[in-house]
Amino acid sequence: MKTLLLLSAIGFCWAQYSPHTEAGRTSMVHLFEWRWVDIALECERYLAPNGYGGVQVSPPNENIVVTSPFRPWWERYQPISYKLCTRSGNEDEFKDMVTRCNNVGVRIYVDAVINHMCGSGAGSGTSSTCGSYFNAENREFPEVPYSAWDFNDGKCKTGSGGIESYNDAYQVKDCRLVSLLDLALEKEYVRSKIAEYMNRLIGIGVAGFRLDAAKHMWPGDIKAILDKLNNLNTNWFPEGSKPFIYQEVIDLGSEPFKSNEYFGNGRVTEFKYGTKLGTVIRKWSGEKMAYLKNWGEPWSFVPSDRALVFVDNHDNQRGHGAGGASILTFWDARLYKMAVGFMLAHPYGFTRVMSSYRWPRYFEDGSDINDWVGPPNDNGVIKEVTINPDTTCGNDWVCEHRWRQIRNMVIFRNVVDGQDFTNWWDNGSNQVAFGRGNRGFIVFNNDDWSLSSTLQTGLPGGTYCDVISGDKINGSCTGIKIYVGNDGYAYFSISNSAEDPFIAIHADSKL
Ligand code: AAO
Repeated sequence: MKTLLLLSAIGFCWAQYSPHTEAGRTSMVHLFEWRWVDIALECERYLAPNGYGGVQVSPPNENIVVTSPFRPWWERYQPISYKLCTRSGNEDEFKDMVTRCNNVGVRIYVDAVINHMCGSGAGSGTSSTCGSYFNAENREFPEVPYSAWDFNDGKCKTGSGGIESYNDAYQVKDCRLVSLLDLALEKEYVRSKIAEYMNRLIGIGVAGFRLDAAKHMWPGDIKAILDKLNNLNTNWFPEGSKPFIYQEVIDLGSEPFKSNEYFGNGRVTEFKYGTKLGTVIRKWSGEKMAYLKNWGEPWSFVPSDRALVFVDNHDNQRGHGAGGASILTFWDARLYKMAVGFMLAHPYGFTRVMSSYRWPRYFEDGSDINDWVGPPNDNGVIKEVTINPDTTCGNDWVCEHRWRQIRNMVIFRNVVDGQDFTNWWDNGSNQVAFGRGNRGFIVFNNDDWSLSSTLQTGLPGGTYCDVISGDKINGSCTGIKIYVGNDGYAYFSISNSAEDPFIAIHADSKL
């Protein structure tokens, strides 16, 4: 019995479902399109001190250079080779980043684009981030090398060679996603080239992978690749640790295949999470926060220990991918902070915080025609992430992860780690509150009238700093103070016109 327990504990800690974050660090941040040099600095100067567990980085492998439109962000989802050479930096810079981040206990997760190479109409030449030659028409990628028989052109049965219907699993997996040349992952050779790439990254010290377009790969093909992967680098991880795997499977319920087909490989992205949370916080479709009482699996989400969750991602914050108009982003900052706050306070799933850049949004027919615009740049060269005196970012980097409300909720999640979901309260409308054992408590007012209630917090008596309106600094609160009585009750008052209509207190914000 003892050995069984021990084995299952090891299984949990070391397996592909674990993000391998340091103890007490419970979230990752996606530093979308950041340069490796900036990420290394950010790990040291901000992420480690504030309890972030890891970073999802943009694809590090060589991609096509698109000039029309000029250097869109999405060019990085069109691989040309597996050389570590992109606008974010070269191989040395990548290695330096992984080492420095690991050394301060912040993990690096790589966005692995392994389903396909560049678009079929990309022509030929050396317009790639490292200058490697390719010929899309002949399916030649000599730097890998891949050639015509390494692609699914023969296997796909649609007239166009592309996915024409998402209701047919064969098309979704064997045909081209938006014309991207679809790799033949059933081939041993292709599997081994991909595994070689991923093993190189593991050797450098990355802790895991987001598998891009996982829904477009057969679960068995993914498994065959994962079976070839090495264990994590023992400079930083216990012997026998398997890379963390989270698969981009968009399953909003309407298609004939399910994300549970991928559980054997690792976690999956739960896209229903942000779609539903956005709908609730926007109060669309008759939704209200009171309904969040049973948030999680009862909302037809995947099991918590199989879920990677987020309010928005790099696709759906600009109308790509899935989720639609309900998705909340930094553009709707007030509602967004509440949504991210709710996500980080709630025990469901492993949480990913989005960190974006601003782009010149311009709407026609309801859609953003500038959805392609790449990161802040000078003539295509990505701009440095500068830091303002008030700790926000410059050069049009949004740095949501540095917003006080979001950063403090990442810390809240760490402080309440492992505690039960407790002391739920709601007013039947959009005023809700809940606790996490005796370690933390959060109250939201998303109604159009004030909240004024005395609630059971579950916390020991004392004076607590609200970490949304301010911080606890040198033994005093820069924001609102909450007095918890010895019976655990506290009085909360939140105006519906408050800058941030929610309050959060936790064990470490106690005076
Ligand atoms: C670019 C150009 C293309 C060009 C191509 C090749 O935009 O016009 O053909 O180059 O030259 C990114 C960009 C693409 C870009 C691509 C390559 O988003 O615009 O193409 O790089 O540069 C699907 C996939 C999902 C994918 C998502 C964007 O399933 O895997 O589309 N996400 C990842 C990355 C993403 C990247 C790629 C994959 C490719 O995160 O950044 O693309 O590496 C349905 C399906 C979803 C499907 C969506 C969108 O969703 O279920 O699986 O996502 O459609 O096609 C309701 C439904 C919901 C439905 C949704 C939208 O909500 O409930 O199921 O409507 O219809």
